Amino acid sequence: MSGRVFAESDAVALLPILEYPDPRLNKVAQPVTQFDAALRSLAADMAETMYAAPGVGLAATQVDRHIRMIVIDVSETKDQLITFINPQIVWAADEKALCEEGCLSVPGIYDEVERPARVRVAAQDVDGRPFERECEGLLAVCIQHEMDHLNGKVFVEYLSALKQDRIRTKLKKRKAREAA
Ligand code: K1U
Ligand code: ZN
Repeated sequence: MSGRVFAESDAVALLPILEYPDPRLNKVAQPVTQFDAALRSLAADMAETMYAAPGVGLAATQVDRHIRMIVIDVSETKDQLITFINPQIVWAADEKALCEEGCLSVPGIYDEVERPARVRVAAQDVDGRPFERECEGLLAVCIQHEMDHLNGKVFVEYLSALKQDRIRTKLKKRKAREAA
């Protein structure tokens, strides 16, 4: 469940990350049913892509794979990788927390989103073994943000229509500048 050790293969790959407002970010991901070498290889590639970005989380949706898998590492030391497969929130605190969020699919944009301050998540690991994890702080924010990705929702879609418009314009202008 944790530790940055890739026993399966040493040939990990960096995967391209979809950028908002790509409509593929709005697809709903399907449950994982096969826990095989291909799944472990994708999990390793996602972890490497997240660390390289750098980010603290990544959902399979963001790399155009529409299955319910998430990788997260919120540790300072970047050695506490957690892979959540078929995650479900089984309990959420009534208390809410307002936190500034970022997203590798919306580069350079940060804004506040309100979510339950603590959640309990049931999931499976890459071998299909079930586990539960109590999440608080950045881990709670991150798992809820990533589960939104699996449900086809990007964090900026919580913001006002005016803010979303401004973000789309900003990203379009930046892309045009980069292409010039
Ligand atoms: O979903 C993603 O694109 C990953 C996202 C996770 C996240 C971070 C903060 C709040 C909510 C969700 C990121 O990792 S954005 C990059 C980032 O915040 C970060 C990067 C390096 C170190 C610490 C944070
Ligand atoms: Zn994101």
